[in-house]
Amino acid sequence: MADKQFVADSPALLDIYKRAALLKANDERARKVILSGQVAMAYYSYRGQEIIPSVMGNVLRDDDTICTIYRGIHDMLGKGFPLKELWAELAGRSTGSCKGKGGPMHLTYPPKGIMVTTGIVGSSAPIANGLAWAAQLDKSDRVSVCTFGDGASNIGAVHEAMNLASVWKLPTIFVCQNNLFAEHTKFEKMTGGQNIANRADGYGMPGVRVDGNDPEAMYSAFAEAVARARAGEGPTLLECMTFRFFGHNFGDDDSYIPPEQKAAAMEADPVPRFRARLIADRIASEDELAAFESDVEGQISEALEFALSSPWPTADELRFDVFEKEIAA
Ligand SMILES: Cc1ncc(C[n+]2csc(CCOP(=O)(O)OP(=O)(O)O)c2C)c(N)n1
Repeated sequence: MADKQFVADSPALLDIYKRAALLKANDERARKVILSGQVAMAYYSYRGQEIIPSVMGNVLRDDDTICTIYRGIHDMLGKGFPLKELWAELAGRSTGSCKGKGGPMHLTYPPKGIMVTTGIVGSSAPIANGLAWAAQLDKSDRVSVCTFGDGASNIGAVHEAMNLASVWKLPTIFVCQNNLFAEHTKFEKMTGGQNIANRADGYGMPGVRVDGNDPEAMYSAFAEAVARARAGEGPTLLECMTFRFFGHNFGDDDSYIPPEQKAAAMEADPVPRFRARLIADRIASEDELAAFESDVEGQISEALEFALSSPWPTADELRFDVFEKEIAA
């Protein structure tokens, strides 16, 4: 793949921006909705990390699978999770993608390849290998992505998964979203070598550290990893450098983030920066982007109304979707 260039063209950049604008708007709405008391849920803001999943969503096909984590609504929306089923699930209603039984920590939407959300740090990696192995057995060229944080990169399961993926040449793409914090612990206080991408060397697979807030750099690195996996050349580890603007979970006192580091990251907010660049390069006009953003706000409002006017699951539902054979009443 080394001789092939992976460059995002203008339509790809515009598509990536639109996904990022949706993710930003949805995160802003989610925080408002929780504060207003309309929906009570565990919520892990991904604000600041929008570019990585927007690129993934642009490059991946619907049948490619993704296993993500509690901080994963950006990954899911980036890959096309429909807003109504998402919001209904977040609100615990029967019209949600998991009939209100998964909630924010266990969202799935298989029609778009969104297979697992897990709260067990590091567990997205071995599960993604299972889906990659299934693709290999099916003789399909679909790929399997797992996302995880910098903290998870120190979990044994991630290392076992990288080793097995390399040995079996599985089409797994390990996407570490390095936002420099794991709960309240700084990256430099918990990571030997201060570099996650380098660890790929030990497993005989390519490892790339990339600016995950730079849409073009992110596109090149991710598209190349996908092309390798589709061609049967095996896994890649991407360490995508980014930053989360807020605390670990909604309500967390984020005073452990140095204020100057947070201010600098917000000043360099990747979404408005990308927007300005698209306009300067005449890839899109201000009017076109403003119309899109207003439409997105409307779609989120509609999804929220749909969710809040939907019924709760009945107690009877407890018996379903658990065992292969439903339990009789
Ligand atoms: C196996 C396991 N250990 C510990 C925890 C508690 N825990 C929840 S989130 C988290 C931090 C993970 O940080 P990181 O992997 O960097 O992801 P981020 O939240 O920054 O996106 C920890 C330690 C857990 N859920 N699972």
